[in-house]
Amino acid sequence: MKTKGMKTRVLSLALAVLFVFLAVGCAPIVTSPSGTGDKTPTQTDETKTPADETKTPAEATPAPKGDGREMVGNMYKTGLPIAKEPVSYYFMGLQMNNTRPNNLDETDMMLKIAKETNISIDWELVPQASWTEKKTLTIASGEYPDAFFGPLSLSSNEVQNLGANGVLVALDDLLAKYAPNITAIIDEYPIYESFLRSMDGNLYQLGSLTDEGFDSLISTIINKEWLDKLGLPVPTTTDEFYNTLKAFKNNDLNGNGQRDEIPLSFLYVEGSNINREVKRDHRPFYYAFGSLDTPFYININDKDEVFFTAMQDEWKEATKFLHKLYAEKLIDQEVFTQDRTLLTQKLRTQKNVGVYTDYRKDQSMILPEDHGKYTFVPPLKAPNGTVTWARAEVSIKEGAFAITSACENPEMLVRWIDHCNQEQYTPQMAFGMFKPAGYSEAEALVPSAASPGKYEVNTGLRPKSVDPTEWFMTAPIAQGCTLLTKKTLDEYVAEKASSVAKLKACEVYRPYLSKWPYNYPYKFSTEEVEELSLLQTDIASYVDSKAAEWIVEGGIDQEWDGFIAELKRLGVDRYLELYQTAFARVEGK
Ligand SMILES: [Ca+2]
Repeated sequence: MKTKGMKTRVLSLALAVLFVFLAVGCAPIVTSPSGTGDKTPTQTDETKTPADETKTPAEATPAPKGDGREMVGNMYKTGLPIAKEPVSYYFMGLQMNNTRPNNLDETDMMLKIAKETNISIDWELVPQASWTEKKTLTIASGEYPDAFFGPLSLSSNEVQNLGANGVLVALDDLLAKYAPNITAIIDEYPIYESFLRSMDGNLYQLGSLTDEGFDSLISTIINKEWLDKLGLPVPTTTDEFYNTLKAFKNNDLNGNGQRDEIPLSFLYVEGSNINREVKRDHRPFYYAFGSLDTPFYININDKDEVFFTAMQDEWKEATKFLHKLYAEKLIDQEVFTQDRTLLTQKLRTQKNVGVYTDYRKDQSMILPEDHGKYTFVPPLKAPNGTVTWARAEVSIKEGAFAITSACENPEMLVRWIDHCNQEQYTPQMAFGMFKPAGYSEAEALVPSAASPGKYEVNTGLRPKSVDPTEWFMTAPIAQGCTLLTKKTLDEYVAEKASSVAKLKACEVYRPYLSKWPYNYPYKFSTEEVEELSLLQTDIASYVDSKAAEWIVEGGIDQEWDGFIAELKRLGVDRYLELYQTAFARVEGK
């Protein structure tokens, strides 16, 4: 039965990847934008340079003086307001949270910014379900918005295509001239730039960045109460781990009179984005054999070599170990099919799980009353002596802000987005506007009683009568193009309980982290992305299902040579080469 469920998961994974490929592979039909006056369409001009793109008609003509500050057209080069005469721009983007009202222009923070800048924004935010279609039609029509706005509104590859076709405006010169706040943050986070910059050398987009100091994204969590009942310590090696699971299996540790204990549970495949976060899967048991496995089976070792995980001896040994556990029913027999809801139910209702994986222990799948009953398992020492854990990179969401050729004065929007990203504004944009103590009309940051001088999110003050989906936000929160650094966060925001819980998990693994993050921002060309998508779909699906088969039925030794041969047939050498090239490109090697 596992095979059927497994195939369904793998198929949906494959379809998700394929969908991305199709969306990306659909080349934009570029036509001259209408309604943009005498602006020269730049789409077909192959010889333009980034500098040409930033030279707008306004800059060519000396502007009239306003209040004494230097001006470019209707724009003051510094200070507030940004526009002398009020102006309005049309933004379009993916609505990040479908449950919140589409009312950014009514949030207190955006009203304040509109008043300060003399720039008002007309937002069209489109829910996830219809965003891709809306975006494709918009791009095909040539009737671009002035800017795309909101994390993941555009993929990096779309940015690359649209930038190369002249639909998006190159931002480097504009940022250097008009965005001191953003420029300073970009300088602080080199990875931000290497992730977002296009292959042609231009930066056509901004992403949102949140650095909460999380440097790993998964942890192994064990029932300490069960260990204490058995008089066992937290396991430190793979052998001890195996023996602990055996002891969990053979005792009625939840005391319900039934042998229903599940020694180890996890989610074999979680989510559809195989390139990003690992939170609740079985990877820690690969780390326990020295294999820094990933959902796309690529990682970088400490010698700076990009490698394919599922061809290593360590990977093979880990798979064998998981088979031993599965065969002895030490692993939840539903790991291939269950979702987070089912695992949460086991942890909260049946309370029959001994070990599980999650990105944090408290404020997560277990009940608050059980926080103290569980503890972390530090990285297990591998049979060969290795102790390692996969490092993770800060959260950067691409495609959060990109100005199009339809925009009359891109410098105006660059000053506007920089204003939104001044130090005191970034925590407010990300979590809610600063409000006085006791404020409970909408999501906001209120003074923290526990950390005087700092603010905390007032979610706890929401009146019981108000549904969370109807509780308005004071700021864009997840919808913004906000670059929030750890330094700013620490200065203004009292640590959220959820972040404290996450940081506790990170602390356990920090001494053992790999040199490179498993979610390294590899940079591919448009052609490479298309080739990679096809290879990745085949290769990741094949390894996912073979590994599942070996965990359940065993037989990896007998089938290993055939497996390697099939990987070669599927193009694993080329797949690896694409990642190696993309890594060398970012590292400038
Ligand atoms: Ca029991």
